[in-house]
Amino acid sequence: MALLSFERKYRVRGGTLIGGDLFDFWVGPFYVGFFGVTTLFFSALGTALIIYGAALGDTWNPWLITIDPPDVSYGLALAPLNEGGLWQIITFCATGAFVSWALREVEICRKLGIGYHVPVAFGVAILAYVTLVIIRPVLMGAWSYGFPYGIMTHLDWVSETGYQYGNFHYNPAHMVAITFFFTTTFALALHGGAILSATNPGRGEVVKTTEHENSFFRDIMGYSIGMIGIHRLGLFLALSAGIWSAICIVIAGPLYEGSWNDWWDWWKNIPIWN
Ligand code: 07D
Ligand code: 07D
Repeated sequence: MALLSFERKYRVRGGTLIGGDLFDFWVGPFYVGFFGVTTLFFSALGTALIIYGAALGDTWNPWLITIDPPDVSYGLALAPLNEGGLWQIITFCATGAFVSWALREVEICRKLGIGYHVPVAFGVAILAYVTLVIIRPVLMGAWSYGFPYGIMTHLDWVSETGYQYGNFHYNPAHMVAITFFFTTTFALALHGGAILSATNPGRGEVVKTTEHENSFFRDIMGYSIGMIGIHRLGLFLALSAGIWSAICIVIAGPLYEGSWNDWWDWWKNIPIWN
């Protein structure tokens, strides 16, 4: 059965969050939906404003183009377009586009009768972004604390913000986030390897299944997490990485202003050492 006619069986009306059957149709392989339209609106407007901002700047080099947030003197007020106002509208459009995309995922999950795991996962990425450009700037009292929209300049921001608090490596939540990122890569390498070893054998050999993967891990370390378990673990590790990232940046400034290197002095000051 051709892919499209097979999919047609699952393309059911309904399950929308808003507007009933408004935009409840497909264009070729794409579900449209109310939130497909809002995604398109926000991303088209945001991209057009980035191009407009680039035209106001002094370079067309894609690596150097940058749309900067307003100066700290504007606080949480709206700034003129060419002094950070563009950054503010682009932030609004980006957040609108990301949230619309997540809600479009929710509608598709509802149609298919599957869980909301994918939109929840994307929601964590959105949370990290919103923490960087909305939650932390609001807690700090100025939009200037958001990161600039430029390929190289957003790296400058990470570096400057990192060294503003001593050395960011000493931020304990940054440590936890990094450990989760590393563990996620480790787990994905093991999982990708295990699946390929069983399902992609050499030419002429029989394709093996889950039982072989389970036996491999039981033989090597006495335990196999199993088919559902490995995906639960993967999702947990990856989402924890994003959540601890959001935590590590939201505490730097709003909760703790000093150097992260000095933060560890509490350890040296524990009475037991005296
Ligand atoms: C592989 C999925 C595909 C996505 C891709 C990104 C754009 C931006 C920009 C026209 C894994 C598409 C890129 C649409 C075009 C303009 C102005 C995801 C995959 C291929 N960063 N960052 C990159 C973003 C932040 C940091 C690359 C976005 C924070 C460091 C790319 C955001 C901090 C390094 C990029 C964001 C930070 C990068 C590759 C939003 C902490 C690198 C990204 C919306 C999180 C690396 C030159 C990638 C690099 C890199 C995009 C936020 C740190 C340009 C969209 C402020 C240290 N970032 N980033 O593969 O080479 O992601 O930079 O929050 O070293 Mg970044
Ligand atoms: C924010 C991206 C969201 C993306 C969205 C989707 C599109 C569409 C379209 C492709 C969060 C966008 C989609 C645009 C694309 C198409 C068609 C993801 C986001 C919504 N650090 N550090 C982190 C490490 C140092 C510093 C996080 C390592 C230094 C600061 C992670 C090292 C100093 C901040 C991390 C290291 C420093 C961070 C990033 C090593 C600099 C943050 C991951 C080995 C001198 C940031 C929430 C993340 C953060 C962050 C890792 C070093 C500073 C844990 C491994 C010592 C200021 N660092 N770091 O958050 O927590 O992803 O952000 O040295 O703000 Mg760090």
